[in-house]
Amino acid sequence: MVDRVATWIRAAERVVVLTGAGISAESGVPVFRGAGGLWRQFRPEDLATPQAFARDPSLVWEWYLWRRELIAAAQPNEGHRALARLAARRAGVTLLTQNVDGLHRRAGSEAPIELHGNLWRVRCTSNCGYAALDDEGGPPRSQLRCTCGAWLRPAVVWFGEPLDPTTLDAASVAAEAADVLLVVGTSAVVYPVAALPHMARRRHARVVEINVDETPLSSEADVVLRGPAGELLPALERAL
Ligand code: BV8
Repeated sequence: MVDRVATWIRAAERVVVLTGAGISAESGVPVFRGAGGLWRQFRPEDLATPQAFARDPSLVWEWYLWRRELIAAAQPNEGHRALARLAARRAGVTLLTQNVDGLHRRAGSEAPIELHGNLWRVRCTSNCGYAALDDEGGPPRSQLRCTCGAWLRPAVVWFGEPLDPTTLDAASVAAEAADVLLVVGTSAVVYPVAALPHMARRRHARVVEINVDETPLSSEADVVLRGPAGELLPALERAL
C-alpha cells in the first residue's frame, strides 16, 4: 500500500497534507480525544472556548501555559521531519495543520497553513491591535494583560469561533486542487476542517488516511495506512 501511495505522489502535480494532533503524539504531545486526554478533569471542548475564557481567563491561560511547557520540551518527530523533507525535495506540496504546537515549523516546514492558529502567538482581546509571537525557548509568559488593560489571549481558534476566512479559503482551494491528499493523525470530526477531505475527494484527489485508529474518514479514503505517522511517513518517503 505504501508503494501504491508513493506512485500516486510521484505522478501528482499537487500534494496536500492535512495533519492533526496525532502527528505530534510521538513527540509526547497529548492528543485531544481518546486515551491520555489533555488535562486534569477538563475536556478541550470545555476550555478551548470563548465562554470558558470569559468565565475564567486565568484557568484557560494555566492550561495553555502547561501545554506550552510540554511542547517546548518536545521535539519534532520523524513524521514532522519526513513532511518537511517532502516539501523541500519537490514542488507542489501544501501543508495544512490543525495543530497549534508549532512543531511543523520546528521540523523545518517552511510555511505550514496553521488552520487553528498557534499557541505561541498572543493577541489582545480588545481591538487595540496588540499581537506578539512568544519565543518557544523563552521564559514562560507572565504578562497576561495588555498595556491597554484588556486580557491577552492565545491566538488560536476556539470552538464556536470562525477560522480566519483567508486561511480557510487558501486551504479549501488547495484541497480542491489536490491530486493526492494525505490526512495524517486527525480524528476528522472537527469542522470546517473535517470537510476538506470530502471536498478534495469530490474533485479528483486520491485520499490517503494515515492513522493508528479508524475514523469517520476511513471508509471514504482510497487507501488507509493504519499505523503511527512517525513510522509510516518515513516509510512513504523511502518509497518515493
Ligand atoms: C466553527 C485550537 C462556526 C485550540 C481547536 C456546537 C457549538 C459550536 C460549534 C460547534 C458545535 N457543534 C459543532 C461545532 C463546530 C465545531 C466542531 O466541529 N466541533 C466538533 C467537536 C463536533 N467547530 C468549531 O467550533 C470551529 N468553528 O465552527 O465556527 C462559526 C462560523 C461563523 C461565525 C461563528 C462561528 C472551530 C474548531 C476549531 C477548534 N479549535 N484547536 C487549541 O488547540 O487549544 S480544535 C482541536 O481539535 C485541535 O485543533 C485539534 O487539532 C483539532 C482536531 O482534533 P485532532 O487534531 O483530530 O486531534 P484528535 O485528538 O481529535 O485526534 C487525534 C487523531 O490522531 C486520532 O484519530 C488518533 O487515532 C490519531 N493518532 C494518535 N496517535 C497517532 C495518530 N495518528 C497517527 N500516528 C500517531 N502516532
